[in-house]
Formats: sequence, structure tokens, C-alpha cells
Amino acid sequence: MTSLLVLIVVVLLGIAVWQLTKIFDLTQIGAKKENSEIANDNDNNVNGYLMFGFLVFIYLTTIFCVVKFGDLPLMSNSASEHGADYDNLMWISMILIFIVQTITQGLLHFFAFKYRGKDGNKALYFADNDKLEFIWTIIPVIVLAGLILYGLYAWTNIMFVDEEEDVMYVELYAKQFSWEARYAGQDNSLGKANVRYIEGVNTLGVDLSDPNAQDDKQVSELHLPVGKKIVFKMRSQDVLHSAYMPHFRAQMNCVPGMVTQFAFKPTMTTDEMRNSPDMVEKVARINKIRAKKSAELVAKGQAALDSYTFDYLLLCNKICGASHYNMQMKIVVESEADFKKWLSEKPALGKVIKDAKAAEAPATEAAVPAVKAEAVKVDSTKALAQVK
Ligand SMILES: [Cu+2]
Repeated sequence: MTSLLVLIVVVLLGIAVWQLTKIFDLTQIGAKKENSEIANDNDNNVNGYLMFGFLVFIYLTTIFCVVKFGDLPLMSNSASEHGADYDNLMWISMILIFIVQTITQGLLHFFAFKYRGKDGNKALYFADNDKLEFIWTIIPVIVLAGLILYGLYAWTNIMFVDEEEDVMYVELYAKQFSWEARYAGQDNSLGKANVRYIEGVNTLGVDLSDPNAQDDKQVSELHLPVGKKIVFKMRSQDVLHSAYMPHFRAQMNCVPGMVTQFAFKPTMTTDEMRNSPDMVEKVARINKIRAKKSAELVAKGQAALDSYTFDYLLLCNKICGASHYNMQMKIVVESEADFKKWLSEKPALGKVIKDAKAAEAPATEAAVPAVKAEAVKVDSTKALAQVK
């Protein structure tokens, strides 16, 4: 209701201002010599200088953004083998865009200023110029073709998985609003799965009649061995999600009803990334902001924020619902030995589900005699009553 009233007030204010300007215009009739709707030299000059002003504005905004936010994009310090290729492609594209936009915007606004209207000037009739058209067509063609070919080459390299190579299979399972992961176990082969099999602790819908499924291991925190190529098989339970691991320059959609794939080799452990100069600087900056915020919170009598420690993350990069922003899973990259130790402590899925069923079964069986005994008790009470 309040917003409706505010809206009405804003609309009425707008109408009032509009009417006032009309009244102001009417009072000006006859006051000025020049009251024509046709642009004169003064108007043209104003427009010409405004064009220049706008050019200065976009240049200054660009410089400001580069200086202030230039260190925020992830364009270096990647933690995967293909990351350097990816970053190169990004750098080349961004530098090209930057140079081309600086030159074209400069020319556009300069000529708009230089050839602003002048009383008595006549436009030059200029039909065409083949040489000029050829130049401004062929340069973008060559540059864009080069970029596209390089992009295709990088993409093919990133997406190629050599089946002969020693790889590890991991499933990433997306659902509103969390992630789960499944390791292929000793046989390095993920068991079949389907949403129809989801029941009780089998939250991934793994088909337990598949022998490959028995030794699979289900986890809610992703650990990866450094230097080993991991082939991720992605599935989704409900809607379209996107598995996004920014520090590894990896992203792939998770589509309900199909399995998608992305593979990469982590090259930096979590500890190495935490200690890299770029990350140390970034974390210090984040903690400075948090300390400032904490001081404000403490002044209000609330609890201070914890200091931030870097962790790799798996995020969802498709807006998949209300809690999409919080759909994330921690990733730990560690040495192969640490990884093996961690994984060996996780129970196999076949055993987990068998144990869960066994735990359910005695409870049901125990419940049945209790019910029977109760029934007997009721019957005997009834019989006693009848006897009495
Ligand atoms: Cu999602």
C-alpha cells in the first residue's frame, strides 16, 4: 500500500514538473530573439563539446575501473593445467577489445565534434569508396578469424580427454541447493545411476545392481589429488545447474536427464594457492574489509566476523532458484598420499546402503512382535472383561 502511495506521489510530482516547464516556456515567448526549433551554431557548438565531454567521461571511467577494480578478475594464477591457455585467450581478447574501443570511440567522438553543424555548411555527397570499404572489412575479418581459430584450438585442447591416460572419474551431482560428489572407487568406474533409484541414504540414485557401483564413495566435500587428471561427470536431479570452479577455469552445465563432462588437472594444492603472493594479497584485502565491518558490528553489540581463509570452491553458475547463491561445495587439492588416505577413510556406497537397510530391518522386525503383544494384551483384557 505504501509503495502504491509513493508511486502515485512520484507520478503526480512528475506531472507537476512537466506543467511547470510548459508554463516557463510560455513566459519566455517574445522574451528572446532566438526561439526557433531549428538548431543554430550555438546549439551545434554545445552538442559538439558535449560529444567531447562524453569521450573524456568514458576514457576517465575506463581508467578508473582498471585502476580500482583491475585486480579483481581471475586472469592469472590459475590452478589447473589448461588454465594458462584459457587466461591467455582472455588476455588477448580483452587487450584487443580495449585497444579497438579506445581508438573507435576517440575517432567517433572527435569527428562528431569536428564536423558539427555550421550555418551555411553543406553536406558532401559521397557515394562510396571501394578501397576504404575493403580496408575496414578485411581488418576485422582477419582479427576475428584469428581470435575464433585460436579460441577453437584452445577449446578443443581443453575438452580433449585421452581415454588411455591415467585419469580419475568423479561424479558431481547438482540439486536444489547443494552438491554431492561420488568417487569411482577401486575399479575407477562409476556405477550407473538414475533419479528413479533415489531412496533413503541412496541420495544419488545409484543402481546397486551394477557391480561397478558397490565400491563407489559418496562425499559432501571434494578432495582432489594434485597433478592427476580428473574427469568430472556431471548430473542434475532437478533443474539446469552449472558446475563452476573458477580457480581451475572450469565450468560445465549440469542438465537433468543427461551426463555432461569436463576434465582438468589441478596443478596447485590448496596450501600452495593460499601461500601464493597474489592470494596472500587478496586475502589480506578481504580481511581488511571484514575487520572494518566487524568493528561496526561490535559497536552495535553484535558478534564480529571470522577472518577469511582461502578455499577452492565449486559453485553453481546458473540461477536455479531462491538459494542458488549458497549452492557451493568446498574443494581441497592435496598431495596424492593425503588424498588416498582421506578417500580410504570413506566407506563404500554398497556397504553404506547395506548397513542402512540392516539398521532399518531389525527395527521393523522388533516393531512387529511389539504390536502383536499389544494385540494379545488387548484381547486378553477383553476376554477377562467378558468372563467377569
Ligand atoms: Cu544451481
